[in-house]
Amino acid sequence: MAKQKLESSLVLIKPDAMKNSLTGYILSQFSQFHTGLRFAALKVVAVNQSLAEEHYAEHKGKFFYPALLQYIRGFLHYPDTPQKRRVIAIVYQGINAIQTIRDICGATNPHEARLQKPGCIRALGTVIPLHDDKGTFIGNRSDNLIHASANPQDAEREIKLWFLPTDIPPIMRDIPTVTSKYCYYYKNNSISAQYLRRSFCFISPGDIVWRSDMKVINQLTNGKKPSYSINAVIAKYLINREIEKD
Ligand code: 3AN
Repeated sequence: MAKQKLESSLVLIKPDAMKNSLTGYILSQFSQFHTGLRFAALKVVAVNQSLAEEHYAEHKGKFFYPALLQYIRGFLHYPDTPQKRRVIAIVYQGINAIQTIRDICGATNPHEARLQKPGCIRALGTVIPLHDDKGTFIGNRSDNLIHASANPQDAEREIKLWFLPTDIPPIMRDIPTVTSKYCYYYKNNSISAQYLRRSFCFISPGDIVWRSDMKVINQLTNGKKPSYSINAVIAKYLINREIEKD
């Protein structure tokens, strides 16, 4: 019998799912009744460029990367209606949450999903050909409706990227946090412990912060090499805050 592990997983209901009115269907597929999983957090997010880049950092340089960013940001499915460009980000929690969700999603490529597991969510997705500037076919884009964390390491990274600790009820929080003693400010891709003109305070004394983010903040403010990018720390504080200029 598979080992029983209490896990959390990030699910994104992507713009093509929203456009095709599949949100209710997807939520019912993952419902506690069917899966035993519980919501730990949920929010509607207009995905900014830095969040998209950070979420898909592992695919940087691949032929489908630019299209992938456009896709998750909603530009491909809502070219003329910016107010509709959003995703629903959800943290699910439960026994074997990661594999349970991946099984319901199916394969990354919707064609393979249809062949391997008719009835899975991604079987309803589409595959779109991509061309370079000269019109030459360079490969396919997979519009596969949904993102789901692939393993526990990715799940932790992704949950910390999309959510603040206080988006998750304390009793459901399974990633370490610390309470900040100080104020931290952000401006132009840099973090400072001092107020600078036009910076904004993103952490106040008493705020609960992911412990690994605080480590990165301390490294950056002490001139040390950070364990991960400033983007990964700041993106969640910019969610639904930035005025998009696109
Ligand atoms: P999954 O979403 O199944 O975990 P990842 O994380 O490898 O797959 O890929 C993230 C996204 O990048 C996919 N959902 C898909 O939209 C796109 N993608 C991944 N691999 C390819 C590929 N070989 N060709 C086109 N798009 C891809």
